[in-house]
Amino acid sequence: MSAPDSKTQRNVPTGPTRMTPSEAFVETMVAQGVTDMFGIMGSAFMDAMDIFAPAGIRLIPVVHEQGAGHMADGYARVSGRHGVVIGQNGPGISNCVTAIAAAYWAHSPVVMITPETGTMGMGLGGFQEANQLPMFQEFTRYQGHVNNPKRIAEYTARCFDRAISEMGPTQLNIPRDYFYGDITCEIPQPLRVERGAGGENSLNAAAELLATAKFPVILSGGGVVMGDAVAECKALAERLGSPVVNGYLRNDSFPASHPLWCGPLGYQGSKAAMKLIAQADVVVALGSRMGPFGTLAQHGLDYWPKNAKIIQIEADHTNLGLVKKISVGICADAKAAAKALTARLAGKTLACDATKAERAAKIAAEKAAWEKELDGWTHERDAYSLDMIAENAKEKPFSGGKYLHPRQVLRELEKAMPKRVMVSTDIGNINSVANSYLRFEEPRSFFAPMSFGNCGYALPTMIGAKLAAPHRPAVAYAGDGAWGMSMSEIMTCVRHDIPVTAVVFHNRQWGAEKKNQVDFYNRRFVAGELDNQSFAGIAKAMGAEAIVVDQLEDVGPALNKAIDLQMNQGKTCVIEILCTRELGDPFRRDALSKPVRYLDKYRDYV
Ligand SMILES: Cc1ncc(C[n+]2csc(CCOP(=O)(O)OP(=O)(O)O)c2C)c(N)n1
Ligand SMILES: [Mg+2]
Repeated sequence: MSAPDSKTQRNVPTGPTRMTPSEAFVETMVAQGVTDMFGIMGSAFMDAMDIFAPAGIRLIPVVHEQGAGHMADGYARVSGRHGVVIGQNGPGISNCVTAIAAAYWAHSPVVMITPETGTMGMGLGGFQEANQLPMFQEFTRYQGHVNNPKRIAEYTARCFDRAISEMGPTQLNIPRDYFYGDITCEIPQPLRVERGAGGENSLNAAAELLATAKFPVILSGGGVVMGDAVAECKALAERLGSPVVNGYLRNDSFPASHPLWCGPLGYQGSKAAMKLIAQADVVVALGSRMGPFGTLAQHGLDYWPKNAKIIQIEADHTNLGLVKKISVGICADAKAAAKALTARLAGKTLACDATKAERAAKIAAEKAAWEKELDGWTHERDAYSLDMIAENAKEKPFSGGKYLHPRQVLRELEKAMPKRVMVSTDIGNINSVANSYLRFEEPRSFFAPMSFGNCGYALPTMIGAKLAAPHRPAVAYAGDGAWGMSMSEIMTCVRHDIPVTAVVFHNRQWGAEKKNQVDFYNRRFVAGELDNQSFAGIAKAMGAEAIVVDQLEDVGPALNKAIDLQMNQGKTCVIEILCTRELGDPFRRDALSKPVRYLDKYRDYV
């Protein structure tokens, strides 16, 4: 992971200058601070690619462009800088759609550079021709199409500026013939828009509401992570003595060691968080859109406080009041708004002041109860899981050891996590159960595919994160199904010295979806089995280290060893953990129903 070498020149020409469009494009990226890009080379942008290295830009070649998109997402999420992706027109670009969709829902400033069929061929059905703007229309905040080579710097700069100001992916579409030519242009300086604390009236209204709240609760969301607002969130929470719950998959939005931290809401979240927010009369949604999936009933608890007044603070005004009815909406930067609110409460007596000690005791008790429950919750107890546990206990896995209970494995991993760790999780049953066991002390530490929910996310995202933060330990979790989609990027780690640690939960099934067949389809399993691979063997063949774990006491030491390999020897290691087929609660109990069949031939399929 070398820095740009000293021969590179990062000085950008000032004033109108004669150059080629390729040079204008590259110089604009230099002006925007780009040092790394992800993608697979192609003739479409070779003229520009030829000068990436002397400009101080490293193009990391990946195995599949979806991986490049996720890497850019991880890179952006950990650094706050742009993640940049590029690929060959047509298939290289269409391969990125899923990853850009995930980045969209994570609000990552990813710039997707899409060289396109040349203008003189477009519409004739030539080689690798595709209309590339509609593909990303749903998942980008801005799409810039270079309609004249003379405007390439202008559009490039706008795409980079908007990815930051709009907090999401943008697309820069460049007809491939527009890299060539002779233009005179000026390289624009980056434009960064400062978001303030919000309108005076809405801040005053929020402070007044908070002053009357008896049981305020803060929901700390992605805006706190991205807006570097943890300290300000903490100050507001401490002033109020309020519990702080993390938004769904935003476990890094408040330090887990803080007495007011209660854990995440949403799928497989913290019962303590749910039970406490259920009592709220005022909720401060700080940097959260309160997305519908993230606030669904869980663990049989319909916890959302329907009568609570909500103060929502959102950098994107279109999210204000979108999902939940709000009393006060503040369009603001989370950090500035939290600071302004705390300042407004200074010196005031609040309705909740009198009960601060009582509420602190309640928070501590709920947290202790949840920890105790987690400690005792060593395996799933539904009928299917008990059957699987009994069956798996009679088998011997290929390693000769035994199949482990996922919850116990997750607890052991939690205990062994190194300081400053970054963790990415995939979509799957075990990865979701992990939500209860992933706690962080600092923001920009936890990466998940958020509402897009695509399998195959965790490994490539962590590779990008590791490139942006090489000094931090990097751990990706994936189920065996999701791993199959993404594991070839281990070759990227090995080829380009980007060491990460991957934990593969090998339960021999597409478990999360099978769970629906257990709950709704009378255990009629279709296409759910994943038997017989050795992921450790595959990892070794790709040049990585690998450890198979089939005893509970080996989980922590295996993680320690892999982290040591990563941090001290620069080696990627895959930990394959053999798990029982038991399954935790399903993702979408809300969205499925028992089958109804009218045709006689299907009458047994109910
Ligand atoms: C790209 C994609 N394809 C399919 C799905 C549907 N899906 C959600 S979870 C899941 C099963 C994941 O299996 P695995 O990775 O083995 O984890 P497990 O549930 O077994 O822990 C599938 C197929 C998805 N979310 N994303
Ligand atoms: Mg699985």
